[in-house]
Amino acid sequence: STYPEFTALDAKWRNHLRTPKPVAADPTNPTKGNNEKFYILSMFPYPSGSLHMGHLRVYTISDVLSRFRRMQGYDVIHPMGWDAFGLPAENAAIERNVSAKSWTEKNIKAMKEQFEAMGVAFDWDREVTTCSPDYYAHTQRLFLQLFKHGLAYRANSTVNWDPIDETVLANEQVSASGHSWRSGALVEKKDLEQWFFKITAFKEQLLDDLETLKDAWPERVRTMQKNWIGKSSGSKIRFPVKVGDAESKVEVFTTRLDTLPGVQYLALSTAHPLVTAAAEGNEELQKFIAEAKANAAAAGPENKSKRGFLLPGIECRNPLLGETMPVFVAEYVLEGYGEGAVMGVPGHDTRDHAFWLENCPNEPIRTVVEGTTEASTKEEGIFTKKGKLTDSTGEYCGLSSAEAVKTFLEKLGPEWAEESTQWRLRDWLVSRQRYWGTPIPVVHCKSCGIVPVPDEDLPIELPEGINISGKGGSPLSKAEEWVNCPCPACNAPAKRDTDTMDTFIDSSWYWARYIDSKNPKELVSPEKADKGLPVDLYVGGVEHAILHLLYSRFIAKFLASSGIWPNPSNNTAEPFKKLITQGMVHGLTFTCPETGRFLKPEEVDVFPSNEEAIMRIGGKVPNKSWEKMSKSKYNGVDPVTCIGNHGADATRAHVLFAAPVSDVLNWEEFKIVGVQRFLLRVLKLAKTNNFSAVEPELEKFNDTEKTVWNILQQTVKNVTEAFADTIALNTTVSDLMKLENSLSANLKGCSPAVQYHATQSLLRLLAPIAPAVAEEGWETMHKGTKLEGSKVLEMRWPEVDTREVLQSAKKDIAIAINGKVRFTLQVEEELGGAEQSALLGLVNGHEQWTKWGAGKEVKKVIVGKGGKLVNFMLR
Ligand code: ANZ
Ligand code: ZN
Repeated sequence: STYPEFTALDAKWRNHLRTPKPVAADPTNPTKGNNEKFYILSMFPYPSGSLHMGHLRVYTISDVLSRFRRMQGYDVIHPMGWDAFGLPAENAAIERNVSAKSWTEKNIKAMKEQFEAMGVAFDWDREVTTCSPDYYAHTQRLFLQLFKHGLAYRANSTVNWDPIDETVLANEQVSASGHSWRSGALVEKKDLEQWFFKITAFKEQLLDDLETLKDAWPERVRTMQKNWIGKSSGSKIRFPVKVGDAESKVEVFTTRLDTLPGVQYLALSTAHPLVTAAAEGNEELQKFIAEAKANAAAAGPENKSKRGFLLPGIECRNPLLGETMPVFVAEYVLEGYGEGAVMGVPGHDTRDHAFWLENCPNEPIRTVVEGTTEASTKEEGIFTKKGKLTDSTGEYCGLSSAEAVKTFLEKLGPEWAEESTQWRLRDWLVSRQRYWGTPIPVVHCKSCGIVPVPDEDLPIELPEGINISGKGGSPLSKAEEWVNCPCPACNAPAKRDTDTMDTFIDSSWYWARYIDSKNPKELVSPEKADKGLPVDLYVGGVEHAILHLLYSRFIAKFLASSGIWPNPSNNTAEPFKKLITQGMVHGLTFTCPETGRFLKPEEVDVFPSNEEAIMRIGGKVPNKSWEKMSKSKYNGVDPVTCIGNHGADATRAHVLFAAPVSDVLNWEEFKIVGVQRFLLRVLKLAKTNNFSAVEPELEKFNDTEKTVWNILQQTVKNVTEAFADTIALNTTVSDLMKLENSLSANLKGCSPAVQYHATQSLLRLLAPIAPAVAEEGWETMHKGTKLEGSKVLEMRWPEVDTREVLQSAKKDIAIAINGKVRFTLQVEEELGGAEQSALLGLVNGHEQWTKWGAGKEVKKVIVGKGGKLVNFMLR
């Protein structure tokens, strides 16, 4: 460690830092805090056992901002807890033969100690742990509330099946390439009865209320939410079909009804009823369907294969034009979207275009829409934009796309066409065939069906001591004693549900629990919900931009609609008023230039500035890049070690300083020394400072004092604004560095009142970022004064003093007597048209004037060019 004093400071101030007290204690400003609540939440961690650099970054941000808000007088809520259910604990149980519970508890204990080293202050009396029965009793209560309101239901569905973890996955947990987000296995399809939450019941609100988050949430996150909900306005069209003598209609959803004259085929999903019927006795088709299903999980919608199967013996007509067209079964048609059927427009839709080229390469392609201006662009040879209908559409030629839609809807009438809105959002599949999760609190009875567990029987605790193999369905089904129970309704022998809940449910409501974390009867009392919610500032990773936030928003809207949170502000029941998504922390990564292999730290000599590196064996220069920290890349940094080396304050300040919050932070540890030197200079200022609690008198300021005052006010303004809108937190550190620079250079020329005022203001501004250093400085400068024993973290945040002190525009003037320059003077006023008496006033009393000019008669005074020289002609 370069400066061991920082770790000593950490140790000295640790206890004080973890128990923040309200600012109302400020003896220099006894105005009470404003007592308004300010709820700052950072996403709770999964208790893996060790904090990583991402944690250091997110919790530094929330800790700094909560200390800032406390100093502003807010009643700050800054809780912490553990997202403690989930697969890693279960896998540890399988692999190491430990209980998931004790593994988790041990990790939580270790991570709490790591938090302490970081100098963060959480309201530990609000702590929640999602795997503890006093928490999941309420997760179960929430489930039953949703059930009671018809928002939790069971349905048979084709589910995504992870063959490695042997569990069902939500659509969201399947990557675009069809792999499990967790195990990486290629996901399969399977039919199972599952529990769902009806998130679609709130789809309009979930979409519309995104508007209220404008400027308060990152634009990118709002867009991702919007796309996920995926509202799409268009039309439903029915195409008449004949199979043998049987007549029926095939419905399709289209956003481009204006392209109806350009439809050249119909494409059906493999699950379409017409396809199922046609597959009977058609082995070739059966084979196609089987292959398509195998592929279905594998590719995202945009990369789907364009394979098609032409259905024989089927006659299909364009309802507008009457002409016949072929009908295909196509892999790219999704069974779960729209009507599971597509009207194929090769001339105007890229996917249809590719399909047509592959399946009907010798057929012409129709163009029915064209641009309205010369500049209208073509993409990949086809026109996909809206425009106007072409000559080839006969009577419709010249209609704009919008007019064409209207015309076709009218012409076809309700039997064949109607306006329609589709949503991409699907209900949330919440059951999991896993052990380490919240048990689903229902009983299955032969005569009563699904019976909710009565409220007074909650929680239904997870049975312990089960042998978990990780194979073959729900582990809970093997806990026979636990499974068999009397039916709560008829008392006959019945069975508990053996699935557990998706862990995203645990985290979908934890933000509400913190407000009333010890309430045994309710998730949160309505009074406390109204008082403590919403979260004013939420800090977390952008990887949660879709699911976790959407689920939390859904639960918030449910809590509001069911009276649990009766009066949400703005009536929008948005859980997170403002959101910051912090960027990742990347580590310096070396690879061998020949093999591409990741190099271990001991294989490379790195010179301090990171500029140069050499492989120890062979002496080659390795390739260098910044990448997400990971064990396999040997580029990780342990935050606790880093803090041990450099001190928590310097580490925190560096984390803030090194990059804007939402940008990637490339971790360059050697740079911490810059922050350390700055902090040491601050401590030195506190030592040399004269204590004088007298208010500075602005009218009497000399120039140096004016300089100091102005930069101080500017810094207070900048830092306050940066903390308040949380966009450029990195600039707070650089602003404080500039202030320190100016104080170190100028304070000697200031009165004790200004010295004291400026230095203690700097310490207040620094306190949220580097609390131990600020407290140390504060203690030093108040030893033996009436503020001895006070704490800077309990002081009020400085406010900008709006009184102006204008820096004088003084310039040097040469004073000549009878043509000979004798001395210089600093003069503020313009001398051009000054009276002789005023000019005499300037020089009177100056020792040089007394020596050369006193007592002599003034004949004439000449002010020279530019007012820089005054010549007194004396006799
Ligand atoms: C004809 C057409 C012509 C289309 C054109 C687009 C452009 P969004 O915006 O995502 O809602 N579609 C409809 N159902 C589908 C399904 N089950 N599987 C795959 N694709 C489906 O997309 C709506 C468009 O997606 C619809 O509009 C339809 O193609 C296609 F120049 O109809 B369109
Ligand atoms: Zn019963």
